[in-house]
Amino acid sequence: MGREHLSRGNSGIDARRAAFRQDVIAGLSPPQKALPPKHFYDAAGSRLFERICRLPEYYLTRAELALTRAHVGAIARFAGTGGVLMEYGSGESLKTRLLIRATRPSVYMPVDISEDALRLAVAKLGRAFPGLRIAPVAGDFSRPLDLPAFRGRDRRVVYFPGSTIGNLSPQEAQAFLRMTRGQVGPRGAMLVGVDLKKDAGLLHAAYNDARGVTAAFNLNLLARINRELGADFDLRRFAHYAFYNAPLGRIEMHLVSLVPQSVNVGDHRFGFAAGESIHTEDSYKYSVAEFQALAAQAGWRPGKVWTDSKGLFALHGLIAD
Ligand code: SAH
Ligand code: AVI
Repeated sequence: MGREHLSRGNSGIDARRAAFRQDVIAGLSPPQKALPPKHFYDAAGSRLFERICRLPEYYLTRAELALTRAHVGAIARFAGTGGVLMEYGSGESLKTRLLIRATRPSVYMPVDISEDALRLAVAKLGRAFPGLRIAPVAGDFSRPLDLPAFRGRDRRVVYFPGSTIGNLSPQEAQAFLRMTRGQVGPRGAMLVGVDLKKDAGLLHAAYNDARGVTAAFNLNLLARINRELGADFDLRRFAHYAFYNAPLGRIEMHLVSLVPQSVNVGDHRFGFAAGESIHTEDSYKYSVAEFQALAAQAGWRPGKVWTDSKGLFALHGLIAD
């Protein structure tokens, strides 16, 4: 019982730093510069994301919390009690508390790339649920992960809330869902939180908040590159830019160079024209039918769908059989 040692799912700190450097060099080299959004989440990035979740414009967290509270009994019946609960991109593990309380898992396995956020969340969770066995894994779920093996025939349920699946391309999301389908086995299930398609004005506000927290979150990626890779980005010379790309059904976030400039990342030098951007994140929005089709293509049977009273957000219950 209790908290287990945090295990590393992919690699140690040096290998992680090398992989980060490689992603940054590769991402800044092509004509459309782009960086993977998973690198937002160092300790500062995770803290900024937690502030985003509490912003009045960022409806996603509140809507998902509300729908989980409203339907927790039905969600627990769907997930079953006493099983292995795995969560990807667990962050603060906030909504998870409702699920843990209702399903009493035999073990909770949170997986997150942000080791500091994971440690903090696990410590808090351990205090809130003293009897709960927690087996945290710090690692990148977009690469092969080494997960602790659990003996026994407990049902496995994967929880992937927050619409983090929207930060993957539809092809990546499908590959991810296929991976989780393999992990849970024939009796398993999955709960996926997915942001719904909606009025572009609401979406725009959620990613362009008045306090500028989303802008700070986006710009922190450059600050992180400076801190960890010895780069010299001048954050005052880049601006946050987010818009809804309706044909592709996604919010795009970019960092736009305000002037012509060049930036050094270690031995590499990158030129920016004025107005040129680094594409830093996509956040796909799916109708219920679109997401069910994606899940079915990955080998899951769509079971239940719960939405909040305003129809902003959906929690999909998927069945492996
Ligand atoms: N589940 C929480 C947090 C969502 S934010 C919620 O619903 O509020 C996205 C989380 O996924 C962050 O904690 C981030 O560190 C983590 N994350 C993003 N990309 C990841 C990756 N490739 N591997 C593991 N964790 C990742
Ligand atoms: C974690 N993820 C689902 C967030 C989103 O809404 O795409 C990240 C985020 N980006 C800007 N604001 C929040």
